[in-house]
Amino acid sequence: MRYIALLFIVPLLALADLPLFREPVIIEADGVNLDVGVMSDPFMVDWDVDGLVDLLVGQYSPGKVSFYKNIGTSGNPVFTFSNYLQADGSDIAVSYG
Ligand SMILES: [Ca+2]
Repeated sequence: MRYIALLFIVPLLALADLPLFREPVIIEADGVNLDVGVMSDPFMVDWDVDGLVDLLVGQYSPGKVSFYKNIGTSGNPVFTFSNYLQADGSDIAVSYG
């Protein structure tokens, strides 16, 4: 059995006593819905310091961290898979447990 784990973003509309959110939006990368696998851990950060927030996703299997570069704008991000994060020339892999 294969599970599909689409990644959603829920934009914050306003922050008051209770935060107000817009409808969830499925995140796409390279023009298709982003399937990050089960138990993934997304994190938004400007990884390459170009002024645009990118998407990092730690994945349960194979335990790597995917870097999706934002090639859009800050108001309309467009993500493309760039690479797995590396250390000393090798993909960083962190197994569970
Ligand atoms: Ca960036």
